[in-house]
Amino acid sequence: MKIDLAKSQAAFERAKRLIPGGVNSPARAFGAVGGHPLFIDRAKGAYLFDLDGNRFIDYIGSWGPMILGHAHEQVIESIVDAAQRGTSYGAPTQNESRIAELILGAFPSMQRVRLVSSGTEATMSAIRVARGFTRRDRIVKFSGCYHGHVDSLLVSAGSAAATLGVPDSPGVTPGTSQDTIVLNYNDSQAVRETLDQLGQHIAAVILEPIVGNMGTVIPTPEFLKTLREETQRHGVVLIFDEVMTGFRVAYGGAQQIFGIEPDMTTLGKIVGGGLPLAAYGGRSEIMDQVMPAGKVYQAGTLSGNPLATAAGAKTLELLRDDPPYEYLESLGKRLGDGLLAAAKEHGVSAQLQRVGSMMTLFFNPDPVVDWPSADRSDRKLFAKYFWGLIERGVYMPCSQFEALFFSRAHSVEDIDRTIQAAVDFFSEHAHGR
Ligand code: KE4
Repeated sequence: MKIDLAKSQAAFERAKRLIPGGVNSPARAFGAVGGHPLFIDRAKGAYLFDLDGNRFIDYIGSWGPMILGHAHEQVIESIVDAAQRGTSYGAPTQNESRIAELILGAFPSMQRVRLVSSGTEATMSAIRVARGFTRRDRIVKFSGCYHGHVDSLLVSAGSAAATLGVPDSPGVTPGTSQDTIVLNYNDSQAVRETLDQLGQHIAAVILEPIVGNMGTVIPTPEFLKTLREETQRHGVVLIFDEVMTGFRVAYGGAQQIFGIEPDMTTLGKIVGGGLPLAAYGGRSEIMDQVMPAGKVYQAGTLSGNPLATAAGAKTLELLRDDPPYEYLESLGKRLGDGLLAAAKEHGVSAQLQRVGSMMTLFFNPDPVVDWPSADRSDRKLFAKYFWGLIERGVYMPCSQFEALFFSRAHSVEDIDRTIQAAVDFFSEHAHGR
């Protein structure tokens, strides 16, 4: 069954003459699944519509932000209202305080927050502040975790860096990466040993408290407990990168689920309601190091942009006042159970790893607990699965090393249609068709 993608193909040929690889972010390039990316014309609720008029049930959600569904009326209204008052002033506005109050209300571990324009800016700034606060140089990250394209964090990185085989990107100098220590996720012993040996030189440990960027990987309780205790003991700043999990797995993110308070948190994606807005924050003694309160420099022309803060504040208010998390959990369980059953019924080794409305179907005989185990997944089968579902009107993330997301706008019917598409694909695959 082939669907018409001719207009997307032509659009991609044009884009490739203008933009490196024809995309403005490699995660969209379909590098892991082959073929060419679909060019989107519009989106509404749970659905994407491409240039050729195909409708897809969307499980990308812009890689996380669209938890309320696409083109949510009240969010759009907020953006339009803001735009009619101008798009950027280069001066402070009340909406920045409005969204800062919402963020601090959702994350009690944060006493101060600074708004920026991307998750990368948030993690880059958090690392700099932690180094300024501790006067130490080294940082610890975990292989397979992705924290944006920050030089010091593009070391054994996940997401498209892992997908496209550049976990250690050219252009990142040895001088930069030498200060970055990389450990295996969920390896509590390595955390203890590293902090015992080098703790006095380490400014921060940064991690995804639920990983999305090697596919969905869940921390063991011992791992998070060890991280919190050992960083406390050695005066190391513990940074939870909740760019993906913040407001996604719970209104208060992974730290609300696990009851662990980091020293700093980074946020993005949902916090901007689909517009460029991200944030970093933490204890006031740390954040008061940030200029102009302190001496650590960080700035941004469009930080706290009026349109982005309007979209973000409205999104967070809707999530706060009418939380969708029970609904998302019930749909997530239905979808996860259905996808796993479809694979297993047709003899496919698979693991379904899920928290709420973020999950990954790994084509892997074993549970995925870190990058080495994720890396053993069957990439080829994933590519066939991806296209098998595209042809059946379902748009999954275009990499085994990403999480899928769905929204409050997704219905039980959407979920059941998705499961049926998977059953049909696995049945066709099992019969070698
Ligand atoms: P951005 O700079 O892309 O806004 O955020 C970087 C980032 C930081 N931390 C985490 C945990 C993240 O997941 C991300 C970005 N996520 C990827 C998708 N896995 C963004 C998709 C893309 O690069 O196009």
